[in-house]
Amino acid sequence: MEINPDFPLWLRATHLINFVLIGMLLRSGWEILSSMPRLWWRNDCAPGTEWLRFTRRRLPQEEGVYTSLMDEKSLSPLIGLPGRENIGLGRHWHGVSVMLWVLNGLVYVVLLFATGLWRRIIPTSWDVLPEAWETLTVYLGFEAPGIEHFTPYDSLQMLGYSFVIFILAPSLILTGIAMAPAIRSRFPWYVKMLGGHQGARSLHFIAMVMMAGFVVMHVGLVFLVHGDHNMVHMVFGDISTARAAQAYTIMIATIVAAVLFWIALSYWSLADRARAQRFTAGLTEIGRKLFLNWLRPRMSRQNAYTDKDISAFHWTNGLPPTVDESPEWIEARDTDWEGYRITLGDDLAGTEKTLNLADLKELPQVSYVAVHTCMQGWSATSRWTGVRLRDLLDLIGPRPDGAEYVLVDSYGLAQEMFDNRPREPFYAVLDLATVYEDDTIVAFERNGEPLETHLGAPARLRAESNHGYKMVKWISSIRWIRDYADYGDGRGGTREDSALQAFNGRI
Ligand SMILES: Nc1nc2c(c(=O)[nH]1)N[C@H]1C(S)=C(S)[C@@H](COP(=O)(O)O)O[C@H]1N2
Ligand SMILES: [Mo]
Repeated sequence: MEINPDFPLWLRATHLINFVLIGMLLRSGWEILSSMPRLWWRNDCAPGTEWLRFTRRRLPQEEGVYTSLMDEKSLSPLIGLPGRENIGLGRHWHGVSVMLWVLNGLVYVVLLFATGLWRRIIPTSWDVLPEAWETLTVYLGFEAPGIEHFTPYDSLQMLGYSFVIFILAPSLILTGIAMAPAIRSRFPWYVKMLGGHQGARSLHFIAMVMMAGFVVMHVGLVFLVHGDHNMVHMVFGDISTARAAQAYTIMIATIVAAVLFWIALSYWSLADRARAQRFTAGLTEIGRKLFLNWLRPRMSRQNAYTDKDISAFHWTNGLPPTVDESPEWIEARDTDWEGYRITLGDDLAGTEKTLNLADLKELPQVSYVAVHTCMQGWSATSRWTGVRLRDLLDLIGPRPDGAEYVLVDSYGLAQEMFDNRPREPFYAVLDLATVYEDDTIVAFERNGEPLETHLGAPARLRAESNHGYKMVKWISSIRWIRDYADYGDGRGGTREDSALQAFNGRI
């Protein structure tokens, strides 16, 4: 057996790992898309302005009657990872796969340059263009170019592979991270450059379609055009085609195994979703710690977004409490918030203090324009005015010894629970870093007006470094706690408990 130096083991291994991970990325990406099956270029996501949708549902034009959770579509576990309206797990799987994919990609690119093998895929002469065109015309005539052209890659392959590796893959990464609130609140100009959150999201989708199209074409052509050579190269790294039959068998078995693995991940996740959440969110937390946790938001100190960017429309997630759900809140609403009370507490000492809206407004106020993103995909830009959470907490003294988190409760209930048990009050827990950020505020005005009822009146949380699910509306209490494991299902929030989101909402 003569080993072809062009197909070393590291190349074949990273190639296979890449295939498995791209499958996981596509499937978990589709799960995320299915939770909000619409795409916009406009950053206010106004109903009826989407450029593409995968749902027949018509959106009501009125604000505050339809929640984004109502817009979810269910994917089969054969298609989505994991399927069946599990956006939380879909997001974690996307995170796990992308971390491994980037790592694998880095190993590949470093070795590509270290071994000099880059020369055969990165074109170094303009001749590649006419040659690629020639090959293309051969393919368009439904014929295959002769084997002598593939030494090992022809010009069309060079262009295609270079594009996918050095342009398409980085575009997916760059548009992907632009959707993280931690990135947006720290580098707003970067997201603006990509056309805002919806620009990044739509471009990410288009790049995904190109990647999926490439995978299908690439796998097809590998079989159709000089398959014997390709199989032996990929499987054995061998120069002769003597073992082609064996290589075909191994190749097909490997593809079948990869497909079964993709589907098995879905069923493994669905079999015990809490376990899947612990496993996957535990892994993605490593990435958040490394890349996101130390980015501090600076919406109140920059002017990348101004009042000109304010959205015409604002989506809603979570409808206001009804009279059965919270008679206190209804009564407060009907007295123009005279009767509204917010409790500040220290659960460690068991002490608390009650404030009204006027007390709140006496603290130093901050105001900034920021983009809200729901992890489902929609966004809206508003000017938020309120008081810093840390200033508010100071009213009950310094941070109590042993208090590591702040729990914020709502007068409103969760929309649904993870195991369909009766709905409980909506809550979210913030870690110390988020509590002390400049742009973590209790807001009582939006766009210079008192907060609208459906957007959390009279006071709601804003934590600009995080996705919307941390930003409790219709706040009832704010308390220091020791550990969130002692509250709810112990995951640190309603969306964490009911939709298995990560405690850390920075991406
Ligand atoms: N009380 C309460 N607060 C909540 C929710 C909710 O259902 N109930 N949904 C959260 C989610 S997932 C998002 S995206 C934002 C939506 O804020 P909006 O309705 O003001 O646009 O509120 C968050 N705060
Ligand atoms: Mo959300």
